[in-house]
Amino acid sequence: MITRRNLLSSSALLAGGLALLRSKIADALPPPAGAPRLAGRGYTPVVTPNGTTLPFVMKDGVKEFRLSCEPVKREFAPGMIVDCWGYNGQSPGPTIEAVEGDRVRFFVTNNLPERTSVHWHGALLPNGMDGVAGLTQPHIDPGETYVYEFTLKQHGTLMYHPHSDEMTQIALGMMGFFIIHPRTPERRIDRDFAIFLAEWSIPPGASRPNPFVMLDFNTFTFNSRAWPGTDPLIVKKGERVRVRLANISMDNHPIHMHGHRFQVTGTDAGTIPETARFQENTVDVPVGSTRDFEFVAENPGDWPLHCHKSHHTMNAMSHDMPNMIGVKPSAQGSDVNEKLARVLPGHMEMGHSGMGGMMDMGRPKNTLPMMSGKGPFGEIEMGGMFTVVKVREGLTSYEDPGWYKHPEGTTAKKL
Ligand SMILES: [Cu+2]
Repeated sequence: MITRRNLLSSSALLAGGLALLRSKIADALPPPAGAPRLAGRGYTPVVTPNGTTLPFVMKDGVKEFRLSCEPVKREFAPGMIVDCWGYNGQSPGPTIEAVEGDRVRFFVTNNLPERTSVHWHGALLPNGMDGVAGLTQPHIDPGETYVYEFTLKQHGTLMYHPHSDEMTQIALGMMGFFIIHPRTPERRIDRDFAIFLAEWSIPPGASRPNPFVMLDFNTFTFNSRAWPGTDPLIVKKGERVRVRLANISMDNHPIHMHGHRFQVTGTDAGTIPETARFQENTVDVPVGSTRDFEFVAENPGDWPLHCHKSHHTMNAMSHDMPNMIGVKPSAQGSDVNEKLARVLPGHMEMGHSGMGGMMDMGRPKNTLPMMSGKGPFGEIEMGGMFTVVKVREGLTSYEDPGWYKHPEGTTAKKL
């Protein structure tokens, strides 16, 4: 008869256990120099909504990536194409994924009209690989290719961006995720999303962001897309979801998630200890940092994920408007129009009872309506940093399943 004791002492199992222990130790350490690394092993690939992941090739045990710094045209939403600068035809640049312990090599070619560099934000690396033009390396002139190479000594949601005329280059869209997976993950993640936050000043009718603007931005994006141009995040009920947020804009962005509670689990310095985590609905992403949050998608529905600064969920946001809320309109016999014309020539009389319903009042070409997007119940009066997390039961793919079909008796309704 096989007892628990003699099962445990069986030599075959003991050998298996030792092999497992050895592999766990091996997982925790960087692989030996020259050992082959397997792509995608041990982690769930990150999904960058409206974006892509940068491919690599293995060369003598080193992961080789190629980045081209270049002007790119980016459609922020249907009807608006922006002249950005970015990487490999994209803004944000393609997401870089690697694993703690990897040796990585980046070939960076400058196809911009001005010099640049690439800084690996948050990386623990030799000083000369830090990418600060003038301080740790020469600027990369147009037409030149520089090589960066280092070993990844950490894990976390890092970023890459220029450290050469960054005021201009970041304002035009040069930013990207540099995600380093742990060699031994804390737990399995089913869906892992990455969203880069950015803000832009693009005068109505223009296509070129203005890098001289410091505070008064009018366009706000997730992965350089503005609602209704942002892809939804499709999730199966019960899945463990991670959302990684990055921000090198000029403002912090408090990102709020509906219908679930989450825990902030990481920053650009890596994993937050479990004992330091607590339940939250909103995570403020400070300038120059990243935040990861995780939740179990237990609540089916269409749940907004958005910046909670209400001007950041608007498009073509104008701030030079007379406040007309509560003012009797000229259509009802007031002389407000004549009085306003004296101080604000060319003004538009609008908004006496709020701004809702004024989604699209006519606008210059290449300009998005302030708030737009059609939902199953009417206009969704949002723009900018807004998307929808679609949690569903019984999904067989991550294709957009359409709008949520609410069970009978579970929607608010007119009395
Ligand atoms: Cu914001």
